[in-house]
Amino acid sequence: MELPSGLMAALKNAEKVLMLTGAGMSAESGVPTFRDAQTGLWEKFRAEDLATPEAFRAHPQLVWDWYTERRNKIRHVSPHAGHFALVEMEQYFETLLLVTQNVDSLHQLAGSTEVIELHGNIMLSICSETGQQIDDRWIRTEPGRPPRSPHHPQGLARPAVVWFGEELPAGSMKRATAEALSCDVCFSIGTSTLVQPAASLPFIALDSGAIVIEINPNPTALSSKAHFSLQTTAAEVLPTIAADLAGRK
Ligand code: BV8
Repeated sequence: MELPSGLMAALKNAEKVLMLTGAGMSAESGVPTFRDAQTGLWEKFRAEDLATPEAFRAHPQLVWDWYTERRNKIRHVSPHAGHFALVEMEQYFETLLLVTQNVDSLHQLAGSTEVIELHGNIMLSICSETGQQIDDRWIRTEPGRPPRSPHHPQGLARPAVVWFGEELPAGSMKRATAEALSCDVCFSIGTSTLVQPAASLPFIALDSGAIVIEINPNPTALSSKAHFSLQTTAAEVLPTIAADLAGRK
C-alpha cells in the first residue's frame, strides 16, 4: 500500500511516539476481536456480558470455562508481521511507548520492550478476594472450575484481566495519558475506540497537538478526526511503515 506522503514526513520528524493497540492488532494472529461474534458454547453470550465481576459472581464456572477456552486458543497463536514491525520501529524514535488493551501477551512475545497492559493479562490468575497472583502450578493441579484460591477461604481463582466496571491497573492510565499529552505522533491500531477510558487516549493526543494515525479497516469515531486514517490491516501496513523508516523502500 502507498503511504500518504505527509505521514512519513511526520514520522521522520517525530521523537516521541505512542502506539495504542486494540483487539484488531491480534486479529491477524487468529485471536477473535471483542466485536467478533462469539462462537460455539458462547454463541448466545456477548463478551461484554461475560467479562464482568457480576457474571463471575453469578456463574463462576461459565466465566472460568470461557477464559480457559480463550487461554487455550491464545497458547497456540503467534505474533504477526505487524507486531514485529512495532518492535523494529523502537530503534527509529527517541521513545516509543506501547499501550495495549489486549490481554494476550502477543506484543511481549514479539519482543516489544515496554508494554503497558491497560486491561491486564489473560494468562495470569489472581485471587477473587485479595487480588494476589496465583501461580500456574496451583491452577493446573487444584481441582475445581474455577479452582479455589490459596489466599483466602472464600476466594476463587480468576483471570488477571480488568473486567467491565473494574478500575484499570493503578498508574497505567496515568502513564498512558502523560504520553498522550506529550507525544509527537500517536498511532491508534485495531481498536473500535469504544471502551473507556482507553478510548480517550488518541483524542487526548489529538487535542495536545500530536499527529494521529489510525489503522483500522473499518471506520471508528476517531477516523474523521485523525490526521491519517489508513483503512487497512495492521499486518499489512505496519511492515510497510517500518521499511519506509529504515529507508528500505
Ligand atoms: C472503568 C479485559 C471505572 C477482559 C476488557 C465512559 C463512557 C462510557 C462507558 C464507560 C466510561 N467509563 C467506564 C465505562 C464503562 C466501560 C466501557 O467502556 N464500556 C463500553 C462497552 C461502553 N469501561 C469499563 O468498565 C472500564 N472500567 O472505567 O472503571 C471505575 C472507576 C473507578 C472505580 C471503579 C470503576 C474497564 C474496561 C476494560 C474492560 N476489559 N478486556 C477480557 O478481555 O475478557 S475490554 C475488551 O474490550 C478488550 O480489552 C478489548 O480490547 C476491548 C474492545 O475494544 P477493542 O480492543 O477496540 O476491540 P474491538 O473488538 O472492540 O474492536 C476491534 C477493532 O479492530 C475493530 O474496530 C475492527 O475494525 C478492527 N480490526 C479488525 N481486524 C483488524 C482491525 N484493525 C487492524 N487490523 C486488523 N487486522
